[in-house]
Amino acid sequence: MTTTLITGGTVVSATGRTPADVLVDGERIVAVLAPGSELLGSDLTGSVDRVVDATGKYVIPGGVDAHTHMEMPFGGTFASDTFETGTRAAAWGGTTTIVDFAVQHPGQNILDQHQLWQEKAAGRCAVDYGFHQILSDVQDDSLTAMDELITEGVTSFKLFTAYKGVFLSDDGQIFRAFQKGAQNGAMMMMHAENGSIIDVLQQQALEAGHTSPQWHGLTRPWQTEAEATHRVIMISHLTGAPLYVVHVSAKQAVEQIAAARDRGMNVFGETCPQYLYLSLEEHLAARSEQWGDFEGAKYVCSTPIRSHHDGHHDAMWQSLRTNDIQMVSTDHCPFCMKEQKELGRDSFAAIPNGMGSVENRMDLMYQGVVDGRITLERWVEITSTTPARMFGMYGRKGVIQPGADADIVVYDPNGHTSIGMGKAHHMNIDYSAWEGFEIDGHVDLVMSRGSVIVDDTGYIGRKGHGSYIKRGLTQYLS
Ligand code: DUC
Ligand code: ZN
Ligand code: ZN
Repeated sequence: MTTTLITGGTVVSATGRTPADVLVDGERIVAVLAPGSELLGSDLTGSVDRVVDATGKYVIPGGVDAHTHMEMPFGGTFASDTFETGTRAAAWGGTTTIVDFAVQHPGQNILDQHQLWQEKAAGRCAVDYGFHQILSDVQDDSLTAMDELITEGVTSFKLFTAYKGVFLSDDGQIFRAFQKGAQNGAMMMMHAENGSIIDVLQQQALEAGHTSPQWHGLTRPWQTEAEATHRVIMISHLTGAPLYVVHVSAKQAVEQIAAARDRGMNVFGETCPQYLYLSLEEHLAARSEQWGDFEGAKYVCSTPIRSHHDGHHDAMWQSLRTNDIQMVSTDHCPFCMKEQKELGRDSFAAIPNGMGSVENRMDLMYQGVVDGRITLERWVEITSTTPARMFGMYGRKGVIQPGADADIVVYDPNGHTSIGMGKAHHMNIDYSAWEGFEIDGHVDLVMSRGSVIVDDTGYIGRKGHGSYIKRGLTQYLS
């Protein structure tokens, strides 16, 4: 087994920072030591196989991205990152764990679908991975499947109040699934938008001749998100199941979540970098020489990126500071402009929904530290520690402590990252939604379960190194 000493750095956790050396033996962290410590009387630097000099750098737990969609079928195509390419890109960006979504469309068998996603990922991932399960048509056998999946380490289930015929469950189905969650301890995840109203608004916009991407945002107004968020909070209240609202983008949806939390409910929320940095005016309504007014298709995702006039962006940053929103994931669901986003050339409603960010999340959120939006410790908390706790992986993931998996990032606060310029990203997409973003920091080294997978020479990991994580129940409630 290889031993590694990461020396000279500042170890940052969700609760503080301290100069410390980190000793790794095999796949695990075995000690976090005051600088220059001797262990069992020996000079550590002389007795380990490898020394990583982290002088002047932050040593943080590897990022945990709890919301990705590798190879997801959507809108007549598939998300363009496979488990192989997407987890490699995650590694480049300092994310060492992803939790992806196995998909059940109406009529499909849930356990078969879970198995299918296991097969897609097995032997292909660069970093560790787990699964949530999407439920669409909730039937009696769905409820027994939920119990079974929990024993397989799938302890969270996602349902949708939008996308009729594809993902949408009606309120009764959502209610039944939540009743089961209240019984078996599952975390119930919700995509909260009023799909029926959105369908009408989309049809009316198209009938009026509005086909360009900005209409994706204009037909998903904040009221549709706030209403559905309120509705699923009520279902959580009625059943007692914990609720996690995914990709929150509207100020008024945050207000619903904050009010529920103030009432003492187990309601949690996630936001994504796109809702902190991108806007309807600047991005969804953008024009370019290459794409004309179809440029905005790059930024079509749901919930939509929102107007910068209405305080949504500031509300998101504030909610991250005040813990009304607990964590940041990406909703990584990339589609190329050529042949994929282009499916919606004549109708914004046919543009596959999703963006690619799995490589950029740690950097984009670090810029929030540089800009004074969040503290260094909060950066670690919202990108690693909380996602690990929220989804039953904490102790192994999300923390630098003896016994934890040696998933470690050495981050240079004096480095610089120009995101997405030219070919300078590693996701399988023909553009970057983050092109032009400049970050005052840099991922220098990434270790996954004791193996260095990214260093100053680039990616040196291996397809199949990543292993499946059998997750426990959420640790946020225990
Ligand atoms: N939102 C997206 O942007 N893509 C995939 C599904 C979703 O809910
Ligand atoms: Zn969603
Ligand atoms: Zn998603």
